[in-house]
Amino acid sequence: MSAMRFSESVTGTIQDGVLVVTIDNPPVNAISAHVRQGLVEALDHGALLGLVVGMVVTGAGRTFVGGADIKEFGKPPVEPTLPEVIERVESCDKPIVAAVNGAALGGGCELALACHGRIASDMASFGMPEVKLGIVPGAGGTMRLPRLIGTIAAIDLIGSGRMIKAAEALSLGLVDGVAADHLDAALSLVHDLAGEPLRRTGLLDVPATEQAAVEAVAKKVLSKSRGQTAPAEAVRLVKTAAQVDLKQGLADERATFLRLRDSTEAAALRHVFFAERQAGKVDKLDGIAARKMETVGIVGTGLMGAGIAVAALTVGYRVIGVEQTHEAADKGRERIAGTLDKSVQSGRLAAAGRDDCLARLAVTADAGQLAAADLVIEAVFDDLTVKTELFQRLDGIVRPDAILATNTSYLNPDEIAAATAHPERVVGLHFFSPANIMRLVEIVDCKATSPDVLASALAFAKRLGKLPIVCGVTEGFIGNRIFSAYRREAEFMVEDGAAPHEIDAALEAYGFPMGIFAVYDMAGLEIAWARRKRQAATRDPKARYVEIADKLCEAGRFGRKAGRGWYDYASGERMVVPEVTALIEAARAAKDIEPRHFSAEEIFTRLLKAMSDEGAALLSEGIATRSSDIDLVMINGYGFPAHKGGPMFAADDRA
Ligand code: T1G
Repeated sequence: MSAMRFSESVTGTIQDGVLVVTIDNPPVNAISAHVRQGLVEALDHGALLGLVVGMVVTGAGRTFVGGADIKEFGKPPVEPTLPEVIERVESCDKPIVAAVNGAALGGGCELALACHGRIASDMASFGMPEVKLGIVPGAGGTMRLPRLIGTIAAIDLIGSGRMIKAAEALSLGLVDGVAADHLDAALSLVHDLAGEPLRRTGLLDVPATEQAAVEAVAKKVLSKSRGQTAPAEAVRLVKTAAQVDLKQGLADERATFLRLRDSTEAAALRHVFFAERQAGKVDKLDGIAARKMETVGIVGTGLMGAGIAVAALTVGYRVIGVEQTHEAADKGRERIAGTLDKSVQSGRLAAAGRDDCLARLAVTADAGQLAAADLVIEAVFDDLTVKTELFQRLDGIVRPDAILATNTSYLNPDEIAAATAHPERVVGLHFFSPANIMRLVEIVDCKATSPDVLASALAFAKRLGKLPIVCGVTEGFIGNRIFSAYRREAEFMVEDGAAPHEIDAALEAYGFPMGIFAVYDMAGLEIAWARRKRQAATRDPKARYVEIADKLCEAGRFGRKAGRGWYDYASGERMVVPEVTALIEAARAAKDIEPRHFSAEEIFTRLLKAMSDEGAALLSEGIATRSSDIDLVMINGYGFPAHKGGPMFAADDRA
């Protein structure tokens, strides 16, 4: 029988006496209004339902349903709402089975929950990621999921927003089966259910659970949700599922969802969601193909080089690590193997994958082996002479079509590129340590970088699973330049009367995992000190300069590793100590500064302004393409809380 069309994105065919309804709303089968209307149309075809034993709902392509249509949020609701559709599915008098062909997320998972049975393909995944958007499930997820898999598992999934694969879904009881041919299995399940009393998820009782175990999983899940509202609300709702009747629970959930959907936290997280999907798009690269790359050379296998090597090995590249001596090469290989072991221990890499990675790794003192590399990344000491001499050597080793990438944090990649015979093949790849874990990579589009080299660098970063942000050449690129700006502002305030721990407290109250002075101590003060000494001769004598950090270094206070910096760390915890307070007071006195009090509000307002002003300068100079890129850099590289949207979003929101 030819396909029936219920709406622009929902079609049906009758197979083996079952009405198979397919949702086809690219790119992720989001439940837009026309999807909801099509599903109700399919259910309304009573005649058809009279002709068939039941229904199967499935998705076209590789996603089952990627959730409600986030792009519809904030627009006037269009009937039927998703809860109305869910209610129609669950109360249908014929069996409806979900054939979950791919990701069933948010509303997609809720749609599957409302069905009377669920069959997953091997490629299926499930998740309730609403809290990652600053909201809670809004179509029955908090009430139905605990009825199916129990309160503890439901708190874990809904409170964390994590995704699970088909096998875990089966073990939890979220699906009735996993089948390579999930559609056939779903058709069979419809026939098995036909004529039997239907298991309506919403009418099941929530399995009894030990309160202590519930509180333990709630505590664990919420420990990771610093300062956010949605996770706590989601956990509260799941807990109440066992205490209230379905109607009451659904009403509470819907009211909570609508309230949170209009919150600043939700707007910020939606901003981040769409920003991440814009990040890797560069207009000038439309139609430019990336080069095929399978072998990556990495010069320098210290902490950064080893991290980059593991990131590349994990996704299938061959890696050639190069060191200056055989001994250093052996140490580099050990470091990479050790990092791979940690990836296995943390579950980021399957045990079998470790040996496969090592089989694709060579670490050598023979730089000539880089002749086989498609891309060579330098991760050597951040010194201009060292890097330019290395690139000149590489010119005579690598193939003419090989790409050279510098991982420099502060040097000018244009100067490094100018040292080579082919500057057009040089690009910046600024990884953040540890490079195998941190998602952020700043891709520096140098003056001479050719478009296909830039496109290849972007493709490489995406294959590594990184969040690539393209930027122009400026000292510190996007992240470090903004970090320097708000570090300066923080030091101005210390010189004017604020204590470092007051500034750190203001940042941590806003949602940063660690205040700037604690971060400073963690990173170590000596590198910045060395850079300031190099720049002393060219510093603008009229510009305000705070000497406190220099005085700390002169006193041997180099940070956490030295046991003391802005704070003391003798007990392991950071301690405010009189020696630093006295040093700060002396610096103020030397400039006849009468210290004054700063409120937490004033502190954060000034720091946010310093970040957003520098961001605005980066945009006006053309270094950053879009303000949302700046937000992503500060969120993913410098601890800016995602649920505040980033400095540009937050500054707009306060304006
Ligand atoms: N709504 C609208 N657009 C979406 C979307 C969604 N739910 N999900 C993705 N897109 C767009 C995305 O912006 C991009 O657009 C394109 O699809 C490809 O996305 C009632 C209220 C499904 C795992 O949070 O996790 O349901 O850039 O690059 O890598 O309780 O998309 O091409 O223009 O990410 O293959 C809950 C969000 C919603 C899932 C696919 N659902 N999406 O990953 O593609 S709230 C989510 C994802 C909800 C209910 C509540 C991923 C994916 P463009 P992509 P991908």
